[in-house]
Amino acid sequence: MNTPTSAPMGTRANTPVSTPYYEDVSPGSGALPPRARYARSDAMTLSLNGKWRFRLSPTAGTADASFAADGYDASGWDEVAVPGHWVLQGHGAPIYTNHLYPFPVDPPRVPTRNPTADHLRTFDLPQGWQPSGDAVLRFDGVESCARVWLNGTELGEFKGSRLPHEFAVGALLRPGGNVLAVRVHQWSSGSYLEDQDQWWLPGIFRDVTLLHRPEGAAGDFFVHAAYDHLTGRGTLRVDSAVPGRVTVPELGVDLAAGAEVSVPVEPWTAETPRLYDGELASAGERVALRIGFRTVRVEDGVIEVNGRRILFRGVNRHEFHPDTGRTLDLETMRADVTLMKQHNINAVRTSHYPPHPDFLGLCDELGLWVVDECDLETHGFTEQGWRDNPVDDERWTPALIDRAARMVERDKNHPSVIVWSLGNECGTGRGLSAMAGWIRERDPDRLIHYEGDPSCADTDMYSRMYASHAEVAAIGRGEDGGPPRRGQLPFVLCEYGHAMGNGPGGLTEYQQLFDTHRRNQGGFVWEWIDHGLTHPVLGYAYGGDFGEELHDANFVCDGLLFPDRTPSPALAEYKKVIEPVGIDAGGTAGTVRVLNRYDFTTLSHLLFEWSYEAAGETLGSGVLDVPPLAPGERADVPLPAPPDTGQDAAESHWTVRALLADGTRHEVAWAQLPAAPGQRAAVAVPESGGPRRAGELVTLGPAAFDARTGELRAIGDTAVRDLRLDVWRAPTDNDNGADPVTGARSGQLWREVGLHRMQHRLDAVELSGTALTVRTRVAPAARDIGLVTVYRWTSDGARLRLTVSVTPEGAWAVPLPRLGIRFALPDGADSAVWCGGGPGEAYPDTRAASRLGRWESSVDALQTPYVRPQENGARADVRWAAIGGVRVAGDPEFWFTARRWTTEQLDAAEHRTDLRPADREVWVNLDHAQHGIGSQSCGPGVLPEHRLRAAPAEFGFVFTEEPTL
Ligand code: IPT
Repeated sequence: MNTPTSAPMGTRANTPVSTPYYEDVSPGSGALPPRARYARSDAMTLSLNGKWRFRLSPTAGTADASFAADGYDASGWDEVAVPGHWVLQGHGAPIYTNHLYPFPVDPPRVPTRNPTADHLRTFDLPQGWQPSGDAVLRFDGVESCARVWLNGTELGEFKGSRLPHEFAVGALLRPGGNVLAVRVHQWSSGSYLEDQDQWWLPGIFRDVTLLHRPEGAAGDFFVHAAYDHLTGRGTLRVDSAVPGRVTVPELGVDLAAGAEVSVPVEPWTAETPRLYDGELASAGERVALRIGFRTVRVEDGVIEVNGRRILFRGVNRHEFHPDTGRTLDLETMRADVTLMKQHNINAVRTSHYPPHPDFLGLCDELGLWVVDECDLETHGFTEQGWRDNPVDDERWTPALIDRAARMVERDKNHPSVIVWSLGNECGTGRGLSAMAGWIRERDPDRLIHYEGDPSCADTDMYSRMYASHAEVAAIGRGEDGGPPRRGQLPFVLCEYGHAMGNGPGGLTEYQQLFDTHRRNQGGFVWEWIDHGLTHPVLGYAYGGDFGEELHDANFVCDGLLFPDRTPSPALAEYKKVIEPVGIDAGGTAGTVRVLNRYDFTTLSHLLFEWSYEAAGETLGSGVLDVPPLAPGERADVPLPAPPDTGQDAAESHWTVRALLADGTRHEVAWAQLPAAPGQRAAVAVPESGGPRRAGELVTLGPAAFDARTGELRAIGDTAVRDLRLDVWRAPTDNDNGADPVTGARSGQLWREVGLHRMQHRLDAVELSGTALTVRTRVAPAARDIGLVTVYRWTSDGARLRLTVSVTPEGAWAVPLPRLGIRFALPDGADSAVWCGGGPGEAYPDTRAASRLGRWESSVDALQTPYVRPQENGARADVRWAAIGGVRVAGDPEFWFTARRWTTEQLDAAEHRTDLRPADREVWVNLDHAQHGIGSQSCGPGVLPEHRLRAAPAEFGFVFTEEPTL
C-alpha cells in the first residue's frame, strides 16, 4: 500500500498544537498528491454514492469520534443522499450571503455553533475486485472540511470544497463489510477562502468513489497537444509518471509516453470541437484519452487560439439545481452545455470554483472555451479594507497553492480549458502571485486570469467586471491609463450584463464595443442561472426565506435561466446580440448583406431562408444562396423580387434567417429588413358623429362614458374602467440598484417623488361638435411637479380614437418609468393577439430579440415569472392588439402589456406565489414610451439614449370592437 502522503505544501503552518484541524490554515493532511482526472479506464471503480447514515451535531465537539470505530451501530441514525447537501434534506437550513461572512471575521477561527455531520456507510467490494494492487478513495467535493476513516483507521482530513481529494486505502480494504466514516464541518478555516456569492451549502455534495489501482496502474499524466496553424500539424506528447504507450489509431500514432510526434490534424476549437480518441497504456491500466489539438497564446496584445483572435460570447456558470443545490447530475450538466450552444454562447467561466469534472468533458465534446476558476474568494475582507486578507498572509499560502494545484492537476487534460483563473474577489496579495507562479511553472501553455488586481502583475489579460460602456470604449482605444504592462494586454469583461430580474439592458451596445476594438475580446454575462431554491410555500426561495440573520435577499437570483432552467427573456436577447452571422441591409437595393462573425468556421453548415411578410402575414418564402464566407468576410446577396402581395397598403418586410443545415433547422441568426412602410389608414379616423348626452352617460361611436367624469365605461359590449394616464412600474431589480457613480437608485427616487401614488385631478369634461375632451392634471401629493394630461375622444361612428397629450409642469429631476395609459377589463380576457414585436418581452434596451409578426398568447403566458416579481411582459412596436373584445391600433406603435393584477399588486409581491388573480379582471397598459432597463443591480444604469425624460408628448390609439377570441 502507498503510505498516505501529504498534499503538496500541505504541511501545517505555525498554529498552536491545540488548534483543531478545521481551524488551522493548512489544506489538510493525509491526502495523496493531486493528479489528472480521467473519465474512463479499464480499472474497476465502485461508486459509494447513495444513502448514507447521518447524524447532525450543533458543534464540532458535541459528538465524539467513536462512530468511526469498527462495529459502531448507526442503525438508529437518519439517512441522507450522497452526493447532497444536508441542509436541503431536512437538516438545518441554507444561508445566502453575497460577500459578507455569516460568522465573525477572526481568521482562521470559526464559530462554536459549527453544524457537524457524521456520515457513515458500509460497502462490500464487488465481484471481480482484484485483491492485488492498491485502491484509492476519492471525494470530488465536500463542503467545507472533512475527516475520513475507513474501517476504524483515520485517513486524514481536508478542506477545499470544490476540489478532489484522494486517499490510498488498499491495505485497509476487506472483501466484505467495509465501513466508511466521514465527519463534515460546515465551517472551517477553508470557509474564509470560499466567500463566493452563493448559498452556503454544507455536505458531501459530489461523488465518492473507490478506484482500484492495479499493479502498474497509470499515475498522473499530462497531455500536451498543440496545433501549428501555419503547417496544419499537431504536436502530441503525453508526459506520464508511469511508463506507458500512447496510441491514437485515427492518426496512426503509437509512441512512448514522454516522446513527441508531429502529425497533420484537424484542430480543436469551441466552434469545431474535434477530438481524437486515444489511449495511454501502462503495465496495469489502459486510460482513455480525448485529445484536442489547439494552441492558445497572446500575440500583439490579443488572445489567439490557433493563430486567430477569438471573441468570448460567454457566461458565468455556478453549479446550481433548485432541488439539489450544487449537486448536479450529468443530464443537468449536459442540458446546460446544450442550452448554451443553442443560444450562441461559446465560452464559460466556471465562477467561482472548478465544476464537477464531467462538465469539462462536455465542454470538450460540444465545444466551449473554458476559463477554469480556482475555488477561492475572500471578498468579505473588503469590509475591513482587506486587513488580514488570507491571500496576503504567508501562513495561508500553502492552502492557496494546494487549491491551485488541485485544480490544474485535475483539469489539465481538457482542451476546452484555455485559461486558469486564480479565483474571484480576493483583493491583492502575495499568495495570489505564488499561485500564478506555481501555475505558470506547471502549465506554461495556458493563460492566467484574475480580475481583482488592476496592476495585472500576474495575469495575461486585463479583466474587469461591470465596467461601463464608456470605460470599455476607452479601454478598447487604449486610453484607460494604468500601468504600461496592462496597456499591452488583451481585455475581457469577466462579468458584465448583470441578469438579475428584468434585464440586463445594454448588451447590444457592449457587443458593438467588442466588434469595434480588437483588444476587447468579449465577456461573460453574470450569470447563467437563478439560484432560487424550491420552496413549498414561496415557489422559489431566496436570501432571508430561511430566517437567516444576515442575508442578501434575491441578489442570488440573477441568471439568464429561471431556477427550473427555463430561459428568461434575457437569454433570447443575449442569443440575438451575440449571433455569429450578421445580417443587414445590403449596399444596393434588393440585396441583403451577410457577415460571417465566426472566429474559425465558414458558413457552410448553415442554410439561409428568406420570407416576405405584409401586415404580419407571410406571403412568400424561399432559400437564399449565400456563399460559404470565411470568418470576417461579407457579401451582398440578392433578394428575390417581392411577392405580389395584393395588399399594397400593408406594411411589409423581409425576414432572413440562418438555420443549421443538419436537419434540425435550429435558428442561429436572423434579421428583418423593411420593404414597404405601409399606410396609416388604420389610425386616421375622420371625425363624424360627435358625443351625445344620454342621461348619466355620454355616447360617442361605439363607446359610452360617464357624463360627469368623462371616464370611459364601455366599448361596444366590453366594459372598461379606470382608463387613465400611467407612469408607474413595479421597480425592477435594476431600477432598485445604485448608480455606480452617484449612488442614486431610480426605484427609490421614484417613490420619493411619489410616482407610485399619482393623483388625477379632473379639470374639465367638454363636449364639442366632434370631440369629448377630458382635461386633467396628474401629480403626486406633496410635490409641485405634474403632468397636464388631456384626453381627446373622437369617432367615425364605428371606431373610437383617443389622443392623449401630456405637458410636464415643474422641474422633473427623475426619469419617468413609463408613459402611457392603463385600463381594466373587468370581464377579463384569456388571451391576446397582437401585430408587432414578439414573441417575448422587450424594453428599450432589451429589444434586440423582438421580431415583428402576428403573435398570440394567453394572458398568463404574457407574464415573465421573475423570482421576485417586478415590471415585466411588455411587447414592443405593437401596431395593433386585440384583447377581451377590444382591438386597439396605435398611432404611433406602442408597448403592450396585459396582466391579471395591478402594477401596485405586482410591486407589493415578494415571491411568485404572492401574485394571485382576484377575479377575471385584466389590466392593460398601452405605453407610448418606456424607460430602459440598464444593469444597475450591479453595473451601469440606463444609457442616456434609453432614458425616458418627462417632456411634452402626444400619442393616439384607435379602439374598435373585436369579437372575443
Ligand atoms: C461580483 C461577484 O464576482 C459575483 O460573484 C457576484 O457577486 C456579482 O458581483 C454580483 O451578482 S462582485 C461585485 C462587487 C461587482
